Amino acid sequence: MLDFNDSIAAIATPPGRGGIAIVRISGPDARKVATLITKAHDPKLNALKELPAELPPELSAAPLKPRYVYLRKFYDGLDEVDEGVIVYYAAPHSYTGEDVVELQGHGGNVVPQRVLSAVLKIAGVRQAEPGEFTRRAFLNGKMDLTAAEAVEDLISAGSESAAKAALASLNGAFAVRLQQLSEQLTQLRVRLEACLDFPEEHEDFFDSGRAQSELAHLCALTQEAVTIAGQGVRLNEGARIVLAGQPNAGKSSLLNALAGSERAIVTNIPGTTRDVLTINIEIGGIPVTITDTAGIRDRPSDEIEAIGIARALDELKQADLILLMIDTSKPAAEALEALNHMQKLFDHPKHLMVLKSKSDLPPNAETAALLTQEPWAQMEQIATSTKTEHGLEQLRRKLHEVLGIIPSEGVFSARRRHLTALNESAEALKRAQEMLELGDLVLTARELSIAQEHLGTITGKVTSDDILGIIFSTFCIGK
Ligand SMILES: Nc1nc2c(ncn2[C@@H]2O[C@H](COP(=O)(O)OP(=O)(O)OP(=O)(O)O)[C@@H](O)[C@H]2O)c(=O)[nH]1
Ligand SMILES: [Mg+2]
Repeated sequence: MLDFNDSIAAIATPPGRGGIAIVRISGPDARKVATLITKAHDPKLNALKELPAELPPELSAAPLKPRYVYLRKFYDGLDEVDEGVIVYYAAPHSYTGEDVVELQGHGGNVVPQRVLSAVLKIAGVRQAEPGEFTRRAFLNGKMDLTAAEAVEDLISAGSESAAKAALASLNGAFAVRLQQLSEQLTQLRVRLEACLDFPEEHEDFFDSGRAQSELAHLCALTQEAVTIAGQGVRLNEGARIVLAGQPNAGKSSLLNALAGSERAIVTNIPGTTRDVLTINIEIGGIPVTITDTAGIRDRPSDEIEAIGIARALDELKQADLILLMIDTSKPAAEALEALNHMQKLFDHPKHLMVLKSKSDLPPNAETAALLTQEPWAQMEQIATSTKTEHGLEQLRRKLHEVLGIIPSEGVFSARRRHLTALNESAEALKRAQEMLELGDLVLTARELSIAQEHLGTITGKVTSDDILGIIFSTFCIGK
C-alpha cells in the first residue's frame, strides 16, 4: 500500500546524454527540498522532519514565488552537485495537485542521479513509484482515469495518429462521451427508481414506451463508443503481423520490401531464417510489428532450424494477422507441408491471408489448385512478387483495410480494460432491454445500475486500490 502523505521524487526525463534533465518532487516536503537543495547546508538538517521557523543563516533567503524560474546551484549538503533552474508550483495548482518542485539541471548519466540522491537524503522524501505523480493527480481530482491513462499513451505513442488520439483522450474526448452516456443512464434510472418507490403513481412517473426508445438509443450510443474505443485500442497496442509459410517462399524478402530496407538475410537456400525477426512499421497510421519466421517444413535440416520452426509456430498463436506465404511455382508437396501445419494450429484461421508468392515465375498447376480447396479458397488471397513488386500495393491496401481504417477525427486513445468495461455495459443494457420488455422493472433497474457501474470503472468513479495499482504500474517513473 502506497503512502500518499509523504513526498516523492524522480528523474522525469529519460536516462542518457542530453542537454537537460528534470528532477521532480511532489508532496508536503517539496518546499523544504527547494530550500535545502538550493543552499549549501549542514547535512544534519536533512534529517529534520520540518525546518525551524527561524532558518539557519545559510538557508534564509526570500522564499520562491510559485511559477517563477530561478537560476540556482544545487547542493548535496555542503557539496555543489549541479547548477540549473528551479520552479515551484504551489498546491493545488500543479500537475499532481500537491506542492511540486522541479529541478532542471544538466543531463547525462551522472549529474541527475546525484541531484536525485541529494533530494532523497531529505527526511520525508522517497523515490516515486512508476506513474505515481499521475496517480496522485488522479486521486487529487486533477484528471479522471481516461485522461491519466492518456498521459502514458501519449508518452508511448507509436505513431502520429496514436499521439493525436491520446491527446484527444487527455483533453477529455473519451470522458465527455462517457459523461453523456452516464447522464442519460442516470435520467432513465431516476424515473425508473421513482416508479419502483411509488408504484401507485406508476402511470405518472413512467412511460414504458419512452423508456424503451431511450434504452435503444443508449444501446446505440454505447455500441458507437465500443467501436471508437476499439480503434483507440488498436492505435495504442498496434497490430502484430506474422509472416509464415514454406521455406524459401520469400518471407524475408517481403519483410525487407515492407520495411524498405534489407533487414533480414535472404538467400536461395531453404531454411535461411532461423530465429524470429521483428520490425516496426506504420500502416495507415497504425503502428504495426511484422515478424519474419523460419519456413515451416516437416524435416528441418538441423536442430537450429527445428527450434526456429517451433518459435515460428509460437509466434503464430499471438498474431493479429498471419500472412501465409506459399510459393506457387514450387511442387505441391512443399506447400502442403506448411498448409497442413497451419490447419493443425487453427480451427478457424480467419485472421489469415494467403500470399501466392513469386508471381513473376510460372505457377505450378497442382500447387495453385491446392489453394482453390477449402479452407484456403474462402480466404483473402493475393499474388505477390518482391522481384517485380506485383501485388505489394494491393497487399498494403488490404492490410490497411483489415487492421481497421482510422477516421482522422473523433478517435480517442483507449485501452483494453475500457473496451471490456464498455462491452460489459453494453451487455447489461441489452439485458435491461429484455427485462423492460418483460415488464420486470426491478431487474431492469438492476441491469441499468450494473451498466452504469461498468462505465464508472472507466473514468475511475468506481474503482479500487488494486485496479489503480495495476493501471499505474505500467507508467514510466517520473510521470
Ligand atoms: N523470382 C522471385 N524470387 C524471389 C521472390 N522473393 C524472393 N525470391 C527469392 O527466393 C529466395 C528465398 O527468399 P527468402 O526471402 O529468403 O525466403 P524465405 O521465405 O525467407 O526463406 P526461409 O528463410 O528459408 O524460410 C531468394 O533467393 C530470393 O531472392 C520473388 O518475388 N520472385
Ligand atoms: Mg527467411
